[in-house]
Amino acid sequence: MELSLLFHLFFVLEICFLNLMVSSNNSVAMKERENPSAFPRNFLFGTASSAYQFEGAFSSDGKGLNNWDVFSHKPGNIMDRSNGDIAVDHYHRYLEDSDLMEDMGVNSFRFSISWARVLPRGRFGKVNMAGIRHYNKLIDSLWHKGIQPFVTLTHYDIPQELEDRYGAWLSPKMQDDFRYYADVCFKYFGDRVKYWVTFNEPNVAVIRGYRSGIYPPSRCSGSFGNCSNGDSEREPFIAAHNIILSHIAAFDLYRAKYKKTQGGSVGIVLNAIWFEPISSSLEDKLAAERAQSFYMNWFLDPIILGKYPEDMHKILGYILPKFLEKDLQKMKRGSDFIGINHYTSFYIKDCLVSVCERGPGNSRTEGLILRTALKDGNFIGKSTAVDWLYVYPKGMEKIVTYIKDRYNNIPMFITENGFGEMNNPNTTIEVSLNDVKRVQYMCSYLDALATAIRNGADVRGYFTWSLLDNFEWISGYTIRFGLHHVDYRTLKRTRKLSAMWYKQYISDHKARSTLMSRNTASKLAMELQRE
Ligand code: GBH
Repeated sequence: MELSLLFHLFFVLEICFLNLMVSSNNSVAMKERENPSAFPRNFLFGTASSAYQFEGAFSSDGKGLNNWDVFSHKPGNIMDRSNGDIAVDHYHRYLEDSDLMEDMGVNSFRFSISWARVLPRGRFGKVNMAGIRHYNKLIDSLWHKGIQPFVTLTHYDIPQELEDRYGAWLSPKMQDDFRYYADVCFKYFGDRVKYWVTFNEPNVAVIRGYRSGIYPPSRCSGSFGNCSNGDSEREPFIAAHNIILSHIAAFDLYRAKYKKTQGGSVGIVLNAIWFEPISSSLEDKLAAERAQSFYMNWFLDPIILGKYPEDMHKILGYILPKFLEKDLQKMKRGSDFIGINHYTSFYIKDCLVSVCERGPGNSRTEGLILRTALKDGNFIGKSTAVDWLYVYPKGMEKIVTYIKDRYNNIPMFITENGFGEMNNPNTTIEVSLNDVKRVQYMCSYLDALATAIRNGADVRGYFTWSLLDNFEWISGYTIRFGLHHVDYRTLKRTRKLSAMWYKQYISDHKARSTLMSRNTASKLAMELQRE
């Protein structure tokens, strides 16, 4: 089996590396003194994961229940009736998993801490020392292998206690809970963790939790979804507001109490879709901008620029919560870096001036736009087994450049990028392992990222989603995103072609970086001699 994979590796290396050479070597002579790898020398190349999707051990060693434990156990919420009780048992197999990473040659691992494992009852109970010990062991095992931990505090999961007490993010009290939790993590792990992410994709958590209601706490109203409670037109903005303030609270705490001694940085991760105007009309261009405002800038503008986007103000009016003077003081540049989870792109059509059919985005509180993958009968990029994922590599270059321009070239990390395939019961493991499409996806997206970096974007790392196949939220185990295949009966991990390819890609980058330093050094020596 491995042999045939090797053969395929040969084949894909040809497509991908040729690609890389053509784009970076257009004028070989001029570029000789530049870094032959587009990525900076200390660039982080990693894989990503999250606690609920990976760990399992949902009630082991004193862990409290969280919102996803409760949600996934309610019939009808998860497509294949599964849950994360065992997931891929990363809680017990973290050593084996760090071996897989070491073998790939990655220098960083993005994972999240389970809030309810560390604080089973939030700030209303004790710190669970068994949970602390677990993450200490994980962090140490990574460092032993030269792998830098890149740690998210909240990847959708929060202690159920906080949900029950005050409806989670609808309450401003969550700011105190989050600050308390962040403090515990900084204190116990901050000597060895230098990259902190407060929230993973709060835009998705809020949209799906409080507008369409398909994620916990399952709140929505009217035509937005099918829920017993909620207000799709207001609650997303309240929840978002409290999350933004919670991020600021943790960022400020780190700055005041830990930054000096620990020297790390704190950022936030947003899901970032590239929105391409469907036509060159001014209305559609403005609509694409509005789509960003209502999806990503909604969070990033307040945190980095100190205010909500102008077009949100205009359209939402009093619905948009206001920041207090004391908050505003902490708000400009309230993040050391931005994490970008980028997978896909969509076309955007204006529905403010023009008349639209009903569809995604076309309501006042979504910004009056229409989001579609189709233009004149053609998809924006190749469609995939995942309904929201279209392959449009150019979108990577565009979104990174957009963020660079809007936020004054703040340091960025691509915290997720990846390709999902259907876990069809008839697919043999051989077919899963030979994931040529994933390789092509990664290769083309990395190439587009390299172009953005060459044009000046300050991108410092790339994490592929994901190290292993895992629990894909409401899709359960029906979709595989891993660079390693997981047999869900035995939990055996097997590397796919993409893992072998990524290993090659990283080692090639390393070789080019050292080649660069040697070349430049000898060139310099020659020039000096001539003078
Ligand atoms: C990421 O989510 C997650 O961080 C990760 O846990 C997950 O496993 C991975 O990607 C793969 O799915 O309905 O308006 O929010 C990103 C997944 C991207 C799904 C955007 C929903 C549609 C827009 N999401 N998407 S919206």
